[in-house]
Amino acid sequence: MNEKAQTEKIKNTPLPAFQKSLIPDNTQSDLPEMRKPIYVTQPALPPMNEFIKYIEEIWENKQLTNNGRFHQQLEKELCDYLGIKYISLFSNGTLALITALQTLNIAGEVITTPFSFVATTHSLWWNNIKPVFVDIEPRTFNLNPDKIEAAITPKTTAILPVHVYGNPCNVKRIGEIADTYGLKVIYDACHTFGVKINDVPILNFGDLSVMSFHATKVYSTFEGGAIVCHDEKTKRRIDLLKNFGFAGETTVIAHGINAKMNEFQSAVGLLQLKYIKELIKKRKHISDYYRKQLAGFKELVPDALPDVVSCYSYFPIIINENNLGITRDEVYYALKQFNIFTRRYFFPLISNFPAYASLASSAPDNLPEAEKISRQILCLPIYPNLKPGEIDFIIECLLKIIVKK
Ligand code: T4K
Repeated sequence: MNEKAQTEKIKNTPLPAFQKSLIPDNTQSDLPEMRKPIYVTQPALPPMNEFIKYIEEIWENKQLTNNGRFHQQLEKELCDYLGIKYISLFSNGTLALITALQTLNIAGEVITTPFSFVATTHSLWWNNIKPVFVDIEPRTFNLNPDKIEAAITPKTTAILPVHVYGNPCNVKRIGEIADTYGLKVIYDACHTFGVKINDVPILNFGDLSVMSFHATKVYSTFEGGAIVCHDEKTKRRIDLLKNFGFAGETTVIAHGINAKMNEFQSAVGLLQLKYIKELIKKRKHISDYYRKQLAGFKELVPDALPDVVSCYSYFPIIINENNLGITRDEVYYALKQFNIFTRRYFFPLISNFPAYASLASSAPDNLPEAEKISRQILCLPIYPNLKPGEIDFIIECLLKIIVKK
């Protein structure tokens, strides 16, 4: 059934009336609030009165962009917080991805995942690089290392995996493959902030990691991003590339672009950093609560990964029609009727977008796990200011939809 027909079918299916009695007592007073839309995410903004002080300073000293005071301070504070040596701030994650590929002179073919936000693959296209899609692992939703070697050709120069939902990729295996074949590794770390594996920051793996500080992310500078690297020389090259390729006032030595983070964004970032630990703690609390309440449903909530310090950026669930007797899209549309706007990150797969569907590696037969997961995945709302009553409401609605009564 196509999406339009499916929408119609669901629209015409009466939903069971929402039973007030199922809501725990302490949330009864929140009920009118619950009719307000609940989105998959909502930015957690720092107190405005604190931000005004930063704005006043910007107005006072007139340095608006181009490596200003706040920009420099934020790079330093992020390095300290994230446990990394070098970071270069960007105006957004997409330009950071494009520049990361330029930094290492990546060309030819790059192995990547179809299960991501489209910007991951677009960054290759903008560099005239051919994306080669490889299937994902069922547990982490990340590039499957077992499938990488078969996709390597003489034209392959790099691997571009994504730590999807902040789940660390199998960095050990990917690193070994890259070493064996002489490939570079650039991690799309746009869903991670402070994520660690075995106590090691995930950003320390690979040649480069790229972050996004978009409004929808755990840590946000409204729009923003960064490249993380491991030595000063590479940091200098990245800084040069994001500033038109200028080396000094009158010399351009590379084909750079304008991808700088401005002082306003940097100031938001400095302020956000003051609150980030508390914000991630609140996300953890919500994630734990969802897990507890949904524990009775087989395979609904993917297992938490061992040895990982998470940032709880998304809360994905798997709607397996064979287990639950209902499709993911039926659940998605039914929740919408309760004003709950979940997201199907990532559906369709990048390989199924018309812009990429004609590539040989986009064939669904080549990507069976990704094809399956993209039809089953649903990301529930998770953000620090999600109220307890709202979380209960989401759980109640979800259970009402998936439990045949
Ligand atoms: N790589 C990966 C793996 C990524 O996930 C992304 C971005 C990138 C690279 C590129 O990084 P950036 O260039 O974006 O820095 C959103 C974001 O726009 C996108 O940044 C993000 N990934 C992607 C996963 O999600 P949409 O189309 O779902 O966004 P939107 O506008 O529908 O927002 C979702 C919900 O968030 C809204 O329903 C309401 C809420 N929201 C959103 C915004 C923008 C707010 O409450 N306030 C806001 O300002 O793509």
